[in-house]
Amino acid sequence: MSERMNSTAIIGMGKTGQAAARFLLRRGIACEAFDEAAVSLPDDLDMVMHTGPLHVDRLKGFSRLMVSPGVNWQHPTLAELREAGIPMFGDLELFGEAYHGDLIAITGTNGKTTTVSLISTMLDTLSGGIEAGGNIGVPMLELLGDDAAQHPDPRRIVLELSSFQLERANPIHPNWAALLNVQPDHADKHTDMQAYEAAKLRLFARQGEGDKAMLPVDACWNGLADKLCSRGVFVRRFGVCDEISGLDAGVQQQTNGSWQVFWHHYDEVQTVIADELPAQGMHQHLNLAVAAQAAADFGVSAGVIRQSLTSFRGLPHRLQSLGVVAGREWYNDSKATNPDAAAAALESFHQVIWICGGLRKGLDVSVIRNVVAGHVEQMFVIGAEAKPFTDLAATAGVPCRFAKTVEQAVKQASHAMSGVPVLLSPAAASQDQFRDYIERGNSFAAAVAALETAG
Ligand code: UMA
Repeated sequence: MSERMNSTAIIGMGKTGQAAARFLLRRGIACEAFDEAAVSLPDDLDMVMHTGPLHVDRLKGFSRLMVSPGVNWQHPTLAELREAGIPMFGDLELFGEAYHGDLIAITGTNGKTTTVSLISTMLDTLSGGIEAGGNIGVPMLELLGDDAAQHPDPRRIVLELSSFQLERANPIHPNWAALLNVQPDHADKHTDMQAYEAAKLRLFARQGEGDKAMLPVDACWNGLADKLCSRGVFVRRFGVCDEISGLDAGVQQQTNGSWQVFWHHYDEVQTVIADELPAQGMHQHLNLAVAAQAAADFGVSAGVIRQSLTSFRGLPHRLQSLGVVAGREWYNDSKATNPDAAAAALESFHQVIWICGGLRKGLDVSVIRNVVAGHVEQMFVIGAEAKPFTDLAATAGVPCRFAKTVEQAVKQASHAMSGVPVLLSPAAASQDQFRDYIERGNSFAAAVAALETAG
């Protein structure tokens, strides 16, 4: 046991745990691996692996714990060890200590991956390029070099940060940080909405003179904006508006009713007509505007930004058009794993047939009743927690059927009388029926494609 006094226990050996192990071992720091599932380590990781339930007695001999974001921070064993004074943290803590280049960091409930992907594409055109990681799928510690001259750290990094990554690390210091939105999500993992929001706001805790922060224009963020300004942070605001003045970036409705995405290049306003953008939906356009502003602030030319926006087709599983099949349009928005994300997608249509359902993560789906009443012609519910969704249909006055699986929902939707588009935007997590939202979206796309063959 005494040998472990200088050793780190890595809790959760998914992507993040494995990257943390490589990071620590490369630096000569002793560590052992823990996972409650019967996972095995890849061949390159030569270390002790413990599987099965986490035990306080086994873990309290370690000098510190690195807890992966996929492991609940409120896990009873971790709570007990914290109480006993055992230091614990996540991969962002190690990243913050090790990385000293330019750092852009994006958080928010919805839209993070789209924003980070675009920022990465645009800043990659600069000398020195950029690397992207974090919640986007590439563990952030994998981006770092190994202190040797042959493998230096990247000059710039853009991180997508979840509340789970932010809550378990001392605040990092991004030069450019954006909060896209805070909407109800992960109610099963955070004590309450305040704790969820507080985790997200840790993003700005160490910003000061010379840094830039991007916040939504909503009045609820004015207090934070004032606080950051008083510390010398240059605060930008974004949102939807009729008049550009006062906003740095966003989506503006012109007097002729059309919309344009805008951002600032120094003092000059730059615009792109929304209809010229392949990625559709107001929520996506706001993400584009934030990404454009980040790129402009790092010196990417207005021409490159415009070209990137007008060629960006959006990411798979995010309001992704599958084209016209069996006489109607189909859209895959499987990434919408909470009610607000689904509401944003529904609002992009005049009327739509909506496929929804899955694991609610403790969230209240009735909050989007008005959007459902206004935009949904018919609902097909899938997944393990159907009742809240069928109740939602009843209160919104929308005809609804329980279809159980994505395949059945697609078949039934294809027989609907009207020709309106069909949207899979579940408002729920996928793990009741699928490995993740990607597998769910792929199943939907396959079921849609099968209609063509069947027809
Ligand atoms: N485990 C336990 N005990 C537990 C829970 C989990 O031992 O109580 C183990 C599991 O068996 C598993 C490991 O811990 O082996 C966790 O592995 P994982 O691959 O699920 O998770 P991480 O490596 O921790 O992956 C994380 C992010 N996953 C989550 O936050 C849930 C990934 O975000 C991220 O891309 C990856 O690190 C790289 O940074 C995904 C995600 O779903 C996309 N994020 C959530 C979201 O976007 O809503 C926040």
